[in-house]
Amino acid sequence: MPLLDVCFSPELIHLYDLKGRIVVVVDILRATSSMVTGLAHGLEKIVPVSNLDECKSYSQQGYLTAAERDGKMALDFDFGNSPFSYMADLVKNRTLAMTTTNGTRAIRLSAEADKVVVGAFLNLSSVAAYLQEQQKDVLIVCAGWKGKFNLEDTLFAGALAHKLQDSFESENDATLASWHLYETATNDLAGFLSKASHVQRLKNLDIHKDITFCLQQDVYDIVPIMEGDFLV
Ligand code: 3SL
Repeated sequence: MPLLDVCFSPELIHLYDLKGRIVVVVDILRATSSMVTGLAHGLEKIVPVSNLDECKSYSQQGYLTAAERDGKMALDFDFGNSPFSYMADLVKNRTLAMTTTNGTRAIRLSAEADKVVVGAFLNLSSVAAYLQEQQKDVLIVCAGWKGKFNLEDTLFAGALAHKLQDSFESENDATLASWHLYETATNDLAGFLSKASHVQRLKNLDIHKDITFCLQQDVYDIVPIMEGDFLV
């Protein structure tokens, strides 16, 4: 059976051999939820980049640009990081360059994997079905917050471990911890996360509806995959 493991922070990624594995990057609040939403609403592709200047430079090629730092939209970009921005007709058939505090960095750091896919609660079952088809070792990389552990990405890891329980070997401490956390939280994810640090941070910025949206399961049936520099 293939193995399932969880990396709780991009700062720990050097401890894992990514070659031969599929990495699922998750940043529930909100980068990977926004990416899934944008691609499901007609964005053609996304180039995840690490810094603001590089992201801005893509506007010269006619790309849309999105930038978030510390939960806020950075100045002089087309979008911040709300999934609702990507439901507009404006995004259809366009390419987006995107940089966020943690999510795009986690994607970049995963580049050595055989494949990098993007997961969120919004496409949970589709990601699980894709991984079941592939039958390769999987590492879930939680974007966390500035190198630290977070609850919401770990809950996603636990939810995915539940979906894959019959087809993946998952007896490692990180996956077991994620699994048990998800079991505790599953009946009321929003309530469980109410004291989570990033939920508090977003609430202080008056971003409530994004949190509710990002915690919904299986709204979309796409599985974004990195092809070269692009998420498609
Ligand atoms: O850190 C990130 O990548 C973002 O998702 C954070 S935020 O939800 O946009 O604040």
